[in-house]
Amino acid sequence: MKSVRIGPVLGSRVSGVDLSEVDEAGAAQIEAMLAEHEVLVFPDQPISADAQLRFGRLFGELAVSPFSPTAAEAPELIVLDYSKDTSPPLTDIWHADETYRPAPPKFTILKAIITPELGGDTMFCSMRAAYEGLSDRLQRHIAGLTAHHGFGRFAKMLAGDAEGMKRLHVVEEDFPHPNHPIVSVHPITGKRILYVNRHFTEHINELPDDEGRAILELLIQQTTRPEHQLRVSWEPGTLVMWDNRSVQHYAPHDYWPQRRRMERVTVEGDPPIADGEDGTVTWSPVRVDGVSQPDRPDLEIPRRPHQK
Ligand SMILES: O=C(O)CCC(=O)C(=O)O
Ligand SMILES: [Fe+2]
Repeated sequence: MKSVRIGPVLGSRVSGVDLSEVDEAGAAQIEAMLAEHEVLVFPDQPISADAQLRFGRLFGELAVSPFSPTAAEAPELIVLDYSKDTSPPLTDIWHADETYRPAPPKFTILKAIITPELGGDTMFCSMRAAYEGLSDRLQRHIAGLTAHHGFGRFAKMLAGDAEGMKRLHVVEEDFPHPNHPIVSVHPITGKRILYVNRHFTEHINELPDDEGRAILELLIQQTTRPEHQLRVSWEPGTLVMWDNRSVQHYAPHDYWPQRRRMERVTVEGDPPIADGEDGTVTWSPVRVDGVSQPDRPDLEIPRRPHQK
């Protein structure tokens, strides 16, 4: 497998592998590359849906989304197929996938089947870089805070009629809205990550309303800084895998009403690890074979030098 960095802060293009034939050792290698680069682009992988499901299962259980359109034969396979006959999807908003779950997915694996002639890229933002871009003072201010996450646009989509409202109540019982740390710690790299997003994060729990709203907006705005981003263009057969713990993404609807068909599998994850309230890290590393990681459980993560 050959990995070539494609962005200054995140992203790598990986060649020399057939994803329908990866074994456990290959998966461990991919997981290590993902921890380092956050987004992996695999060009020219026209693998079947079954092969994509199998590839995803190498990394853990696959999640079933309560909202996204799924294939009839495999609820773990999300099919995003949009054209002039369908309304555009709800993905033109910065988000990490499914942070309305107490344990959001760790990886998303998205493959292009039909791509538009123009447009239809996906944008990614490293929330590690976004955290590192904050001033030392703001980093200290937000240490230890938590935020409430909800269903975002999906709730509004369902709330349109009585049937939808019923379904919304059922989903709400199955997925009680969680609180997540605002700064989480990556389980493999130990790096800090800004863990709030435009789609699902509703409010900061420990601050007065007005103060919390202003700070949340400031933090969410970090995704819009081009310096933190990577933009990926798709061809049929491009497969992209991202670390949903440390990146957010945004799919512009600039292609619609041209047709674009994507298929996705999502690997279940663990609850995000909180940073300690006093700025020290609460550390519980997840062991992954073949990945080098710091061996000190009380690892001190150095702060960035003070910004001018
Ligand atoms: O269509 C895309 O490029 C991304 C859609 C999305 O948000 C997702 O698959 O999680
Ligand atoms: Fe998404």
